[in-house]
Amino acid sequence: MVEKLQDIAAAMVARGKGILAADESSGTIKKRFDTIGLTSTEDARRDYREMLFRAEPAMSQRISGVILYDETLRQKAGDGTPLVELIRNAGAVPGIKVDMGAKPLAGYPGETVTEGLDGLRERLAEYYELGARFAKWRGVISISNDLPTKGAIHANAHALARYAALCQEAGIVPIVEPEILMDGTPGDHSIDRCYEVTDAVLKAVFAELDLARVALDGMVLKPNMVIDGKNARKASVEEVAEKTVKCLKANVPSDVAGIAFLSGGQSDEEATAHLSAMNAANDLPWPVTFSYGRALQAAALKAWGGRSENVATGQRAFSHRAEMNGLAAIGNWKRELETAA
Ligand code: 5MM
Repeated sequence: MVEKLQDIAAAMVARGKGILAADESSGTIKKRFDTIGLTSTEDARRDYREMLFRAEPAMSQRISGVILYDETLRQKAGDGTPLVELIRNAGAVPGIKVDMGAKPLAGYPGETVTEGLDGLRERLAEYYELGARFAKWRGVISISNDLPTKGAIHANAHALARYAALCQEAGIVPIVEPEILMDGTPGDHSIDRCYEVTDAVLKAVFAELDLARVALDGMVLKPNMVIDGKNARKASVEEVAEKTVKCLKANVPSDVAGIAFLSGGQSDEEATAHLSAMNAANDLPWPVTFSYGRALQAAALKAWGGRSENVATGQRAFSHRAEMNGLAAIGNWKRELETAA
């Protein structure tokens, strides 16, 4: 049976649930493992992801979908069960990162364009066979006084739209991720500068999605929050929530199936607090939830530490963050819940 894009998208942003971004490429997962002194072998990557995908109650209660890297989509757990199967058995949707990374944009020093469109139709057909029902593509936008340029915004928005149209043709829901870096260089931009750039990028992305005839009710937007740079952090939780919602309402049509934020280098608790404030204070035209990588995994990675005897501890840490973010997705998170746990 072919599932409808709209039904898959609705499941990805189901109430009180959100997406686990576990699609670190080989280079990124190595950096994460370096922080716990673990060598990044194929087995270590499998063990780590298996630990997360078997974590309960996180997976069945709070995780709607998991974004995987190509290697993980093909891997089997220690007992031979495909990792995709573990995700499906928990009632979550398996997804796949299909971009090939951000590469220097010719003629635009300091800016990138995300590559991976060549051969994408064929890769999507294979990923569908392997069980993926949604995909992800991340465009990376640098921010400073002078950047981004119109050229870089246009190149990334155009690629995102072509990717999204190819996904929908293949029966796969696209996650459209235009990330304005919070933790890039110099990282000293104000929240108002972030607003200005996020506004311009979202306008360009939705114009390109429209031209590419992408069905908005069959896609999920994964944006950054409107927030000051990592070296200039001073905006309150309320200000981040208010400016983010204002920017999204000004640019994201209500037909879009849902919004699932990236965490972008915020601390675990900040990412949760911002999400909760948005859901608590505002009447939003779309479901608004999380698609966090670092903010969902950091505590679990540290607690696990690469040791089999710590699997249960790692899973508890992951379940806690998933629970906190699940509550934030319905505006019900309170700081006391962190300390109580
Ligand atoms: C999990 O990290 C994702 C993949 O990064 P690379 O392609 O650079 O290895 C990344 O795209 C992630 O899905 C999003 O940035 C959200 O993760 P954060 O940590 O920002 O919540």
